[in-house]
Amino acid sequence: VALVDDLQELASRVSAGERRALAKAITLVESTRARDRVRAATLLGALPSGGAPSVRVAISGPPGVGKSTFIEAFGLHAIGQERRVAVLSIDPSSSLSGGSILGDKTRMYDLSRHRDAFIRPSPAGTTLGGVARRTRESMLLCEAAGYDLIIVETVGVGQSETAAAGMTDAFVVLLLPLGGDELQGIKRGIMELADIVLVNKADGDQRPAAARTVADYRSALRLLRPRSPLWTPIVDSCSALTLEGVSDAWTHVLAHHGVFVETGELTRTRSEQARKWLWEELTDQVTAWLRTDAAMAQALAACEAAVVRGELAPPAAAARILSNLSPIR
Ligand SMILES: Nc1nc2c(ncn2[C@@H]2O[C@H](COP(=O)(O)OP(=O)(O)O)[C@@H](O)[C@H]2O)c(=O)[nH]1
Ligand SMILES: [Mg+2]
Repeated sequence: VALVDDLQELASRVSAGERRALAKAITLVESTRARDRVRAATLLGALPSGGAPSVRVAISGPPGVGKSTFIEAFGLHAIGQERRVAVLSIDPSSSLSGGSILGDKTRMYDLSRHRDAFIRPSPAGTTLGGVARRTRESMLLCEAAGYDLIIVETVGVGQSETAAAGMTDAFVVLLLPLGGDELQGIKRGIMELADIVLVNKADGDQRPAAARTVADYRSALRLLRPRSPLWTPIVDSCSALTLEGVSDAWTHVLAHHGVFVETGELTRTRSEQARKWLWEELTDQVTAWLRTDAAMAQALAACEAAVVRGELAPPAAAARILSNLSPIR
């Protein structure tokens, strides 16, 4: 009971917008210890729901395109429009490489110090699923704390994009100006996710290339089926350095949000995301339970060994293990 009271209080302090409580709550949801997972679920269950929906955007693009610099400019601009901004990231490689946290802190210098901003680097983790799940939970905590623009930064590699798209409403892709007729090493899959494409670094002598690139992507996107029938992807240029085009980028994001709210698409998208999330959670939690449950350990070890020796086919082994679960079925 004391434990639950404790979490109740943490939930109220988060909802009151206390930064330290928010940081502490995020540390709890980032923990992989079994006991903390249970506490985190209780905490998330204790958060109030309702209120105007936040704006949730994913920002993606290849390393070096200027994501962190752009988020600094974009976030500060949104704060100027009375928003409170939380920046989260999905980068499963960050725990291995030490990540770009140091670089990001300097590139988001003013934003990271602003009282209306909250920046949290990617949690450490070995699986993308684990990292994404904790980012999603952190997002709910930030919203409860009154942050109404959530930016999920993701490194420009395959699956972390899909994970970021699965927890946001709008997907923004940053790209570089192209030289000549070179083809950008950007995958079709990412373009298919894009709601807003921004050609960054449209400054100095890169301006003409940026304008050509915008035209190229506009015609390329016309050949793709848009992600939603209600929204035609926008292609524009910007410079995170000179700030040109940054306020237009904010206008595009707000336009997307407006269409989604008015048509009910926002609610539909989020409901569908919640359904998928439930099934991911169930899969993860059942697997975790199978791996740690003492009563199952013997049957599991025996079946696993038989599979490894080639004596039992994996589907037969799985069926045998699951037959031990009948009491809860
Ligand atoms: N010229 C120019 N340089 C930029 C712009 N945005 C970012 N940069 C530079 O590009 C480099 C990479 O930026 P960073 O934000 O770390 O990229 P990220 O890896 O995508 O997060 C840095 O040296 C930035 O100063 C821009 O709009 N114009
Ligand atoms: Mg970065």
